[in-house]
Amino acid sequence: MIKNAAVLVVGAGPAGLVLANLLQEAGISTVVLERGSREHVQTRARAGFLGAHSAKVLTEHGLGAGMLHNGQSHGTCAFRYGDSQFELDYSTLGRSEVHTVYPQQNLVTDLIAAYLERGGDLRFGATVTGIGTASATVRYQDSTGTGEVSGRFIAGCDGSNGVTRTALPAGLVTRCGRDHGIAWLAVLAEAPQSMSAVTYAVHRNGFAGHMARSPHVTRYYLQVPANDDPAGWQDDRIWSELALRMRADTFGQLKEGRITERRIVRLRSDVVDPMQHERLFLAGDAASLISPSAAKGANLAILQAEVLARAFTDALVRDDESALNAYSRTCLPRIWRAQEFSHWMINLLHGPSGTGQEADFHRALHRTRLDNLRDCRAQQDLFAEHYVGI
Ligand code: RFL
Repeated sequence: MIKNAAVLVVGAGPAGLVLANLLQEAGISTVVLERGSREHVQTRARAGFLGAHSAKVLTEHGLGAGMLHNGQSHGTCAFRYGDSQFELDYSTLGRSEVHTVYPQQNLVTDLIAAYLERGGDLRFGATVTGIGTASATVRYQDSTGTGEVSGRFIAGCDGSNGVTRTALPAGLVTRCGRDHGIAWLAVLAEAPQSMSAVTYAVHRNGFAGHMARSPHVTRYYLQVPANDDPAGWQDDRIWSELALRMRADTFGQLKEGRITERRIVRLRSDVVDPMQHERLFLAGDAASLISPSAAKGANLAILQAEVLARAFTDALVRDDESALNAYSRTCLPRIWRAQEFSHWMINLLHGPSGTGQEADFHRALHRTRLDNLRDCRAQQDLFAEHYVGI
Protein backbone atom coordinates (compact mmCIF):
# COMPACT_ATOMS: atom_id res chain seq x y z
CA MET A 1 0.00 0.00 0.00
CA ILE A 2 1.52 3.33 -1.08
CA LYS A 3 0.50 6.52 0.70
CA ASN A 4 -1.03 9.35 -1.34
CA ALA A 5 1.19 12.38 -1.92
CA ALA A 6 0.83 15.79 -3.55
CA VAL A 7 2.98 14.84 -6.55
CA LEU A 8 3.24 11.29 -7.90
CA VAL A 9 6.51 10.91 -9.80
CA VAL A 10 6.71 8.05 -12.30
CA GLY A 11 10.31 6.98 -12.97
CA ALA A 12 13.57 7.36 -11.06
CA GLY A 13 15.89 8.61 -13.78
CA PRO A 14 17.52 12.06 -13.75
CA ALA A 15 14.20 13.83 -14.47
CA GLY A 16 12.16 12.12 -11.76
CA LEU A 17 14.87 12.22 -9.12
CA VAL A 18 15.83 15.87 -9.59
CA LEU A 19 12.14 16.80 -9.50
CA ALA A 20 11.46 14.72 -6.38
CA ASN A 21 14.46 16.22 -4.57
CA LEU A 22 13.50 19.80 -5.45
CA LEU A 23 9.91 19.27 -4.35
CA GLN A 24 11.08 17.66 -1.13
CA GLU A 25 13.26 20.70 -0.50
CA ALA A 26 10.16 22.91 -1.00
CA GLY A 27 8.26 20.87 1.59
CA ILE A 28 5.94 19.17 -0.94
CA SER A 29 5.07 15.51 -0.38
CA THR A 30 6.06 13.16 -3.19
CA VAL A 31 6.16 9.48 -3.97
CA VAL A 32 8.40 8.06 -6.70
CA LEU A 33 7.37 4.83 -8.44
CA GLU A 34 10.18 3.08 -10.30
CA ARG A 35 9.83 -0.10 -12.32
CA GLY A 36 13.45 -1.22 -11.92
CA SER A 37 15.37 -2.35 -8.86
CA ARG A 38 17.65 0.06 -7.03
CA GLU A 39 20.66 -1.87 -8.29
CA HIS A 40 19.41 -1.68 -11.88
CA VAL A 41 18.94 2.09 -11.94
CA GLN A 42 22.19 2.74 -10.06
CA THR A 43 24.24 0.77 -12.58
CA ARG A 44 22.54 1.88 -15.84
CA ALA A 45 25.41 3.58 -17.70
CA ARG A 46 24.17 6.22 -20.14
CA ALA A 47 25.04 9.92 -20.07
CA GLY A 48 28.24 11.46 -18.81
CA PHE A 49 28.40 15.07 -19.93
CA LEU A 50 26.57 17.58 -17.77
CA GLY A 51 26.26 21.09 -19.13
CA ALA A 52 26.81 24.25 -17.11
CA HIS A 53 23.13 24.72 -16.28
CA SER A 54 22.75 21.15 -14.99
CA ALA A 55 25.79 21.56 -12.75
CA LYS A 56 24.36 24.83 -11.44
CA VAL A 57 20.94 23.32 -10.63
CA LEU A 58 22.51 20.37 -8.82
CA THR A 59 24.90 22.57 -6.86
CA GLU A 60 22.30 25.20 -5.92
CA HIS A 61 20.01 22.56 -4.46
CA GLY A 62 22.67 20.71 -2.49
CA LEU A 63 22.70 17.73 -4.86
CA GLY A 64 26.11 18.28 -6.43
CA ALA A 65 28.56 17.00 -3.79
CA GLY A 66 29.43 13.78 -5.67
CA MET A 67 29.67 15.61 -8.99
CA LEU A 68 31.88 18.35 -7.52
CA HIS A 69 34.12 15.86 -5.75
CA ASN A 70 34.45 13.16 -8.42
CA GLY A 71 33.44 14.88 -11.66
CA GLN A 72 35.99 16.20 -14.12
CA SER A 73 35.78 19.57 -15.75
CA HIS A 74 36.02 19.28 -19.55
CA GLY A 75 36.37 22.11 -22.04
CA THR A 76 37.83 20.82 -25.31
CA CYS A 77 36.68 18.70 -28.21
CA ALA A 78 38.53 17.56 -31.32
CA PHE A 79 37.46 16.64 -34.84
CA ARG A 80 39.41 14.26 -37.05
CA TYR A 81 38.64 14.01 -40.77
CA GLY A 82 40.65 13.43 -43.92
CA ASP A 83 44.21 13.35 -42.63
CA SER A 84 43.84 16.28 -40.26
CA GLN A 85 42.58 17.13 -36.83
CA PHE A 86 41.53 20.33 -35.13
CA GLU A 87 40.69 21.05 -31.53
CA LEU A 88 38.22 23.56 -30.11
CA ASP A 89 38.81 24.91 -26.63
CA TYR A 90 35.15 25.68 -26.06
CA SER A 91 35.87 26.85 -22.51
CA THR A 92 37.14 30.05 -24.17
CA LEU A 93 34.44 30.29 -26.85
CA GLY A 94 30.78 31.34 -26.75
CA ARG A 95 29.84 31.80 -23.10
CA SER A 96 33.12 30.24 -21.88
CA GLU A 97 31.30 27.35 -20.20
CA VAL A 98 32.55 23.82 -19.57
CA HIS A 99 31.04 20.38 -19.13
CA THR A 100 31.35 18.34 -15.99
CA VAL A 101 31.99 14.69 -16.77
CA TYR A 102 30.06 12.64 -14.23
CA PRO A 103 28.50 9.29 -15.15
CA GLN A 104 24.70 9.27 -15.08
CA GLN A 105 24.58 6.16 -12.86
CA ASN A 106 26.65 7.99 -10.22
CA LEU A 107 24.35 11.00 -10.41
CA VAL A 108 21.29 8.75 -10.08
CA THR A 109 22.92 7.03 -7.06
CA ASP A 110 23.56 10.43 -5.41
CA LEU A 111 20.02 11.64 -6.10
CA ILE A 112 18.46 8.48 -4.67
CA ALA A 113 20.60 8.72 -1.53
CA ALA A 114 19.76 12.41 -1.03
CA TYR A 115 16.02 11.81 -1.47
CA LEU A 116 15.91 8.81 0.87
CA GLU A 117 18.12 10.45 3.51
CA ARG A 118 15.61 13.29 3.77
CA GLY A 119 12.75 10.82 4.23
CA GLY A 120 11.58 10.51 0.60
CA ASP A 121 9.19 7.71 -0.43
CA LEU A 122 10.73 5.82 -3.37
CA ARG A 123 9.29 2.46 -4.42
CA PHE A 124 11.50 0.27 -6.56
CA GLY A 125 9.91 -2.62 -8.44
CA ALA A 126 6.66 -0.62 -8.80
CA THR A 127 5.52 -0.61 -12.42
CA VAL A 128 2.97 2.00 -13.33
CA THR A 129 0.30 0.50 -15.58
CA GLY A 130 -2.31 3.23 -15.88
CA ILE A 131 -2.82 6.95 -15.40
CA GLY A 132 -5.95 8.96 -14.62
CA THR A 133 -5.07 12.39 -15.97
CA ALA A 134 -8.15 14.20 -14.60
CA SER A 135 -8.15 12.55 -11.17
CA ALA A 136 -4.33 12.41 -10.81
CA THR A 137 -4.40 8.72 -10.00
CA VAL A 138 -1.79 6.15 -10.84
CA ARG A 139 -2.30 2.40 -11.01
CA TYR A 140 0.74 0.27 -10.33
CA GLN A 141 1.89 -3.28 -9.88
CA ASP A 142 4.52 -4.41 -7.41
CA SER A 143 5.52 -7.65 -5.64
CA THR A 144 2.45 -7.43 -3.40
CA GLY A 145 -0.05 -7.11 -6.26
CA THR A 146 -1.75 -4.11 -7.81
CA GLY A 147 -2.64 -0.80 -6.21
CA GLU A 148 -3.74 2.75 -6.85
CA VAL A 149 -2.38 5.99 -5.48
CA SER A 150 -3.76 9.53 -5.80
CA GLY A 151 -2.25 12.97 -5.70
CA ARG A 152 -2.79 16.53 -6.87
CA PHE A 153 -0.44 16.10 -9.84
CA ILE A 154 1.44 13.39 -11.74
CA ALA A 155 4.93 13.88 -13.17
CA GLY A 156 5.61 11.52 -16.06
CA CYS A 157 9.38 10.93 -15.93
CA ASP A 158 9.40 7.36 -17.21
CA GLY A 159 11.43 7.79 -20.38
CA SER A 160 10.51 7.54 -24.04
CA ASN A 161 9.04 4.02 -23.78
CA GLY A 162 7.12 4.76 -20.60
CA VAL A 163 3.42 4.63 -19.96
CA THR A 164 2.74 8.29 -19.07
CA ARG A 165 3.17 9.71 -22.57
CA THR A 166 0.60 7.20 -23.83
CA ALA A 167 -1.94 8.73 -21.40
CA LEU A 168 -1.99 11.99 -23.35
CA PRO A 169 -5.06 11.91 -25.63
CA ALA A 170 -4.01 11.44 -29.26
CA GLY A 171 -6.44 14.06 -30.55
CA LEU A 172 -5.11 16.83 -28.32
CA VAL A 173 -1.41 16.09 -28.47
CA THR A 174 0.93 15.82 -31.41
CA ARG A 175 3.99 13.64 -31.46
CA CYS A 176 6.53 14.25 -34.17
CA GLY A 177 9.90 12.64 -34.58
CA ARG A 178 12.22 10.63 -36.70
CA ASP A 179 14.50 7.65 -36.78
CA HIS A 180 17.68 9.14 -38.22
CA GLY A 181 18.51 5.82 -39.89
CA ILE A 182 21.82 5.75 -38.04
CA ALA A 183 22.99 3.36 -35.32
CA TRP A 184 25.96 3.49 -32.99
CA LEU A 185 27.67 0.67 -31.22
CA ALA A 186 27.99 2.21 -27.75
CA VAL A 187 31.00 0.78 -25.97
CA LEU A 188 32.28 1.20 -22.41
CA ALA A 189 35.91 0.26 -21.87
CA GLU A 190 37.79 -0.17 -18.62
CA ALA A 191 40.54 2.08 -19.89
CA PRO A 192 41.71 5.61 -19.25
CA GLN A 193 40.91 8.14 -21.95
CA SER A 194 43.20 7.93 -24.97
CA MET A 195 43.04 11.63 -25.78
CA SER A 196 42.68 14.68 -23.59
CA ALA A 197 39.56 15.86 -25.46
CA VAL A 198 36.24 14.46 -26.58
CA THR A 199 37.13 13.33 -30.07
CA TYR A 200 34.82 12.95 -33.05
CA ALA A 201 36.26 11.10 -36.04
CA VAL A 202 34.62 11.20 -39.45
CA HIS A 203 35.75 8.32 -41.66
CA ARG A 204 34.60 6.60 -44.82
CA ASN A 205 33.74 3.54 -42.70
CA GLY A 206 31.54 5.76 -40.51
CA PHE A 207 31.70 7.89 -37.39
CA ALA A 208 33.79 7.02 -34.31
CA GLY A 209 33.66 8.89 -31.00
CA HIS A 210 35.76 9.00 -27.85
CA MET A 211 34.51 10.44 -24.55
CA ALA A 212 35.87 10.28 -21.02
CA ARG A 213 33.61 8.92 -18.32
CA SER A 214 35.99 8.60 -15.34
CA PRO A 215 39.78 8.23 -14.95
CA HIS A 216 39.37 4.48 -15.52
CA VAL A 217 36.42 4.26 -17.89
CA THR A 218 36.03 5.62 -21.42
CA ARG A 219 33.03 5.61 -23.73
CA TYR A 220 33.52 4.94 -27.43
CA TYR A 221 31.02 4.98 -30.26
CA LEU A 222 31.22 3.32 -33.68
CA GLN A 223 28.63 3.97 -36.36
CA VAL A 224 27.33 0.56 -37.48
CA PRO A 225 24.56 -0.71 -39.77
CA ALA A 226 21.15 -0.11 -38.18
CA ASN A 227 20.36 -3.79 -37.58
CA ASP A 228 23.84 -4.88 -36.59
CA ASP A 229 24.30 -7.46 -33.83
CA PRO A 230 26.59 -6.29 -30.99
CA ALA A 231 27.63 -9.92 -30.44
CA GLY A 232 29.47 -9.70 -33.77
CA TRP A 233 31.74 -7.03 -32.30
CA GLN A 234 34.46 -8.84 -30.37
CA ASP A 235 36.96 -6.72 -28.39
CA ASP A 236 39.69 -7.03 -31.04
CA ARG A 237 37.36 -5.97 -33.83
CA ILE A 238 36.18 -2.95 -31.85
CA TRP A 239 39.72 -1.79 -31.03
CA SER A 240 41.00 -2.21 -34.57
CA GLU A 241 38.02 -0.39 -36.11
CA LEU A 242 38.34 2.40 -33.55
CA ALA A 243 42.07 2.70 -34.29
CA LEU A 244 41.37 2.88 -38.03
CA ARG A 245 38.62 5.51 -37.83
CA MET A 246 40.50 7.50 -35.16
CA ARG A 247 43.68 7.45 -37.31
CA ALA A 248 45.64 6.07 -34.34
CA ASP A 249 48.73 5.59 -36.54
CA THR A 250 48.89 9.34 -37.09
CA PHE A 251 47.51 10.79 -33.88
CA GLY A 252 48.52 8.23 -31.25
CA GLN A 253 47.53 4.74 -30.21
CA LEU A 254 44.39 4.06 -28.18
CA LYS A 255 44.66 2.94 -24.58
CA GLU A 256 42.86 -0.37 -24.70
CA GLY A 257 41.10 -2.16 -21.86
CA ARG A 258 38.39 -4.70 -21.15
CA ILE A 259 35.10 -3.86 -22.85
CA THR A 260 32.29 -3.99 -20.32
CA GLU A 261 29.35 -2.86 -22.45
CA ARG A 262 28.52 -3.04 -26.14
CA ARG A 263 25.03 -2.14 -27.26
CA ILE A 264 23.38 -0.76 -30.33
CA VAL A 265 21.82 2.69 -29.92
CA ARG A 266 19.59 3.84 -32.77
CA LEU A 267 19.62 7.59 -33.23
CA ARG A 268 16.02 8.66 -32.75
CA SER A 269 14.34 11.90 -31.76
CA ASP A 270 10.78 12.89 -30.95
CA VAL A 271 8.82 15.66 -29.27
CA VAL A 272 5.42 15.51 -27.56
CA ASP A 273 3.46 18.77 -27.78
CA PRO A 274 1.96 19.85 -25.43
CA MET A 275 3.82 18.01 -22.68
CA GLN A 276 0.86 18.16 -20.31
CA HIS A 277 -2.78 17.22 -20.06
CA GLU A 278 -5.07 17.93 -17.11
CA ARG A 279 -3.06 16.89 -13.98
CA LEU A 280 -0.29 15.05 -15.86
CA PHE A 281 3.02 16.74 -16.79
CA LEU A 282 5.86 15.06 -18.69
CA ALA A 283 9.58 15.71 -18.20
CA GLY A 284 12.79 14.31 -19.67
CA ASP A 285 12.80 11.60 -22.32
CA ALA A 286 9.07 11.05 -21.68
CA ALA A 287 8.43 14.48 -23.21
CA SER A 288 11.16 14.48 -25.82
CA LEU A 289 13.63 11.83 -26.86
CA ILE A 290 16.82 13.31 -28.24
CA SER A 291 19.59 11.48 -30.06
CA PRO A 292 22.82 11.23 -28.02
CA SER A 293 24.80 13.03 -30.77
CA ALA A 294 25.16 16.22 -28.69
CA ALA A 295 24.76 14.75 -25.18
CA LYS A 296 21.64 16.77 -24.40
CA GLY A 297 19.11 14.23 -23.03
CA ALA A 298 20.03 14.20 -19.33
CA ASN A 299 20.60 17.96 -19.43
CA LEU A 300 17.14 18.60 -20.85
CA ALA A 301 15.71 16.24 -18.23
CA ILE A 302 17.30 18.26 -15.42
CA LEU A 303 16.18 21.57 -16.93
CA GLN A 304 12.56 20.40 -17.25
CA ALA A 305 12.61 18.97 -13.72
CA GLU A 306 13.73 22.37 -12.44
CA VAL A 307 11.02 24.24 -14.36
CA LEU A 308 8.36 21.74 -13.29
CA ALA A 309 9.42 21.79 -9.63
CA ARG A 310 9.02 25.57 -9.57
CA ALA A 311 5.62 25.37 -11.26
CA PHE A 312 4.35 22.66 -8.87
CA THR A 313 5.60 24.72 -5.92
CA ASP A 314 3.75 27.81 -7.15
CA ALA A 315 0.59 25.74 -7.54
CA LEU A 316 0.78 23.87 -4.24
CA VAL A 317 2.29 26.49 -1.95
CA ARG A 318 1.01 29.74 -3.47
CA ASP A 319 -2.14 28.44 -5.17
CA ASP A 320 -0.91 29.92 -8.46
CA GLU A 321 -1.16 27.60 -11.48
CA SER A 322 0.02 30.08 -14.11
CA ALA A 323 3.51 28.53 -14.41
CA LEU A 324 1.99 25.05 -14.64
CA ASN A 325 -0.36 26.20 -17.38
CA ALA A 326 2.63 27.66 -19.24
CA TYR A 327 4.88 24.61 -18.64
CA SER A 328 4.90 23.34 -22.25
CA ARG A 329 5.28 26.85 -23.66
CA THR A 330 8.27 27.42 -21.36
CA CYS A 331 10.04 24.14 -22.17
CA LEU A 332 9.32 23.47 -25.83
CA PRO A 333 11.45 26.28 -27.36
CA ARG A 334 14.48 25.00 -25.41
CA ILE A 335 13.75 21.41 -26.35
CA TRP A 336 13.59 22.42 -30.01
CA ARG A 337 16.83 24.38 -29.76
CA ALA A 338 18.54 21.27 -28.37
CA GLN A 339 16.90 19.10 -31.03
CA GLU A 340 18.08 21.44 -33.76
CA PHE A 341 21.67 21.40 -32.49
CA SER A 342 21.64 17.61 -32.06
CA HIS A 343 20.39 17.27 -35.61
CA TRP A 344 23.12 19.61 -36.84
CA MET A 345 25.66 17.45 -34.98
CA ILE A 346 24.29 14.30 -36.61
CA ASN A 347 24.93 15.89 -40.00
CA LEU A 348 28.39 17.03 -38.94
CA LEU A 349 29.48 13.65 -37.58
CA HIS A 350 28.15 11.35 -40.27
CA GLY A 351 29.61 11.74 -43.71
CA PRO A 352 27.69 10.69 -46.80
CA SER A 353 28.04 7.06 -47.86
CA GLY A 354 28.21 5.56 -51.34
CA THR A 355 30.05 6.45 -54.52
CA GLY A 356 29.34 8.53 -57.57
CA GLN A 357 29.03 12.20 -58.40
CA GLU A 358 26.26 12.96 -55.94
CA ALA A 359 28.04 11.25 -53.04
CA ASP A 360 31.26 13.08 -53.95
CA PHE A 361 29.39 16.39 -54.01
CA HIS A 362 27.94 15.78 -50.54
CA ARG A 363 31.32 14.61 -49.27
CA ALA A 364 32.90 17.90 -50.37
CA LEU A 365 30.10 19.90 -48.71
CA HIS A 366 30.55 17.88 -45.56
CA ARG A 367 34.30 18.50 -45.50
CA THR A 368 33.66 22.22 -46.03
CA ARG A 369 31.27 22.27 -43.05
CA LEU A 370 34.08 20.90 -40.88
CA ASP A 371 36.58 23.35 -42.40
CA ASN A 372 34.22 26.21 -41.54
CA LEU A 373 34.09 25.10 -37.92
CA ARG A 374 37.89 24.86 -37.88
CA ASP A 375 38.44 28.31 -39.42
CA CYS A 376 35.54 30.60 -38.53
CA ARG A 377 35.48 32.15 -35.06
CA ALA A 378 31.79 33.12 -35.32
CA GLN A 379 30.90 29.47 -36.08
CA GLN A 380 33.00 28.32 -33.16
CA ASP A 381 31.28 30.72 -30.73
CA LEU A 382 27.88 29.55 -31.89
CA PHE A 383 28.97 25.93 -31.64
CA ALA A 384 30.29 26.40 -28.09
CA GLU A 385 27.14 28.18 -26.95
CA HIS A 386 24.91 25.34 -28.14
CA TYR A 387 27.32 22.54 -27.23
CA VAL A 388 27.46 23.31 -23.49
CA GLY A 389 24.32 25.40 -23.11
CA ILE A 390 20.72 24.39 -23.19
P1 RFL B 1 15.35 7.66 -17.91
O1 RFL B 1 16.75 7.84 -17.45
O2 RFL B 1 15.10 6.72 -19.03
O3 RFL B 1 14.52 7.18 -16.63
C1 RFL B 1 13.20 6.73 -16.75
C2 RFL B 1 12.91 5.79 -15.59
O4 RFL B 1 11.53 5.42 -15.64
C3 RFL B 1 11.43 4.03 -15.34
N1 RFL B 1 10.16 3.53 -15.91
C4 RFL B 1 9.06 3.23 -15.17
N2 RFL B 1 8.84 3.28 -13.85
C5 RFL B 1 7.62 2.92 -13.40
N3 RFL B 1 6.61 2.49 -14.23
C6 RFL B 1 6.80 2.41 -15.57
N4 RFL B 1 5.82 2.00 -16.37
C7 RFL B 1 8.07 2.81 -16.08
N5 RFL B 1 8.62 2.85 -17.35
C8 RFL B 1 9.87 3.29 -17.21
C9 RFL B 1 12.67 3.40 -15.95
O5 RFL B 1 12.99 2.16 -15.34
C10 RFL B 1 13.72 4.49 -15.68
O6 RFL B 1 14.41 4.27 -14.46
O7 RFL B 1 14.66 9.04 -18.31
P2 RFL B 1 14.95 10.56 -17.85
O8 RFL B 1 14.91 10.67 -16.35
O9 RFL B 1 14.05 11.38 -18.66
O10 RFL B 1 16.47 10.85 -18.25
C11 RFL B 1 16.84 10.89 -19.60
C12 RFL B 1 18.30 10.44 -19.75
O11 RFL B 1 18.45 9.16 -19.15
C13 RFL B 1 18.73 10.39 -21.22
O12 RFL B 1 18.20 11.49 -21.91
C14 RFL B 1 20.26 10.42 -21.36
O13 RFL B 1 20.83 9.25 -20.84
C15 RFL B 1 20.66 10.61 -22.83
N6 RFL B 1 22.12 10.52 -23.01
C16 RFL B 1 22.94 11.57 -22.70
N7 RFL B 1 22.41 12.72 -22.20
C17 RFL B 1 23.23 13.74 -21.82
O14 RFL B 1 22.70 14.78 -21.37
N8 RFL B 1 24.60 13.64 -21.90
C18 RFL B 1 25.21 12.52 -22.38
O15 RFL B 1 26.45 12.45 -22.39
C19 RFL B 1 24.38 11.44 -22.84
N9 RFL B 1 24.91 10.28 -23.30
C20 RFL B 1 22.69 9.31 -23.48
C21 RFL B 1 24.10 9.23 -23.62
C22 RFL B 1 21.89 8.22 -23.80
C23 RFL B 1 22.47 7.05 -24.26
N10 RFL B 1 21.62 5.97 -24.59
C24 RFL B 1 21.73 4.70 -23.96
C25 RFL B 1 20.41 6.24 -25.31
C26 RFL B 1 24.68 8.07 -24.09
C27 RFL B 1 23.88 6.97 -24.44
C28 RFL B 1 24.54 5.73 -24.96
